[in-house]
Amino acid sequence: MQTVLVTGARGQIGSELIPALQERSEVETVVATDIEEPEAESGPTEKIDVRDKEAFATALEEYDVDTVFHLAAILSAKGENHPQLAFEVNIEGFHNVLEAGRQHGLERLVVPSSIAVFGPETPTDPGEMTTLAPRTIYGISKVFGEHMGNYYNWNFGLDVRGVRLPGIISHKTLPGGGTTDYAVEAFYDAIENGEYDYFVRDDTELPMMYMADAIDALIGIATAPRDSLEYPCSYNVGALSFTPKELTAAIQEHRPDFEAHYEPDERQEIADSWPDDIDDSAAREDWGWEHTYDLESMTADMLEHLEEKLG
Ligand code: VAH
Repeated sequence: MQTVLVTGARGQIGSELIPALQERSEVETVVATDIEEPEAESGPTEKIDVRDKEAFATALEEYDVDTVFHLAAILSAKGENHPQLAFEVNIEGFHNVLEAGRQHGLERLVVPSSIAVFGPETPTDPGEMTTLAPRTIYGISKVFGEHMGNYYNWNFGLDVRGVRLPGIISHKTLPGGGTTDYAVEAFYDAIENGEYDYFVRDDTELPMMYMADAIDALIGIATAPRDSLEYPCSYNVGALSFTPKELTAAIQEHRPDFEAHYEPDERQEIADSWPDDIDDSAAREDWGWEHTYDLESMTADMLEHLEEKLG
């Protein structure tokens, strides 16, 4: 990884992946791209819409990119309100990235998948090879991404890799349009309002992960020896699973007056289609995945940073 291009640079993951990549000794340049021009933070920036294949291909050539982290996507909840947009960005956009990467001779393409690939028929505590019948266009696009990543590797030798990320929690950049956004919004509202209205039931358990661990997972899969990877595009990576009730209790350990209310909306159906927990033993065995943060340490770190950020 010498010259890296990141799509979705302004997003929840991109805004923290880029500085993590820039800290790595082997990385010389990180080109930050997004549909709106990213803030110039010690590296080149480009305004690129992944639906524009030519613009993306031109950036690969102009910067002689060897590695792409493709993060640009419409998330689950927003995708259900704008399915055509999600199809264009997540499916056609990813195909553009694959084709441009193939033609450019990209060394490595890292694209996160998601637990959204699972559906109601997926057995509990699923591994990598299981029933994938997602009920969202976002989940369908991630199944497409996993299979197309494998296809481009088998047929064109393009080294595509990915991990199925759970809901990601962070304090730097708000997520947008995700079903798991409640797990971030609750922290902001606990500080700013002292209360939060969750949009899912209090017993809705979902796999989650703190951003620092998600960054480790993405860089871990990106740098793992290829021949150690049995599921290069589809590894489950887990950290913790919790319900809104458990999150509320963890926040109340620090803010006893925090009040939670539960008013499920249409996102409850999406959350109910995903598993409570996942089996990530393959990632831990094949390439040494391990997480650091649990609910208590994540909650303490989130509140500490947000109290500083929100003043
Ligand atoms: C979403 N945060 O809610 C994303 C993620 C597993 C959930 O893919 O759509």
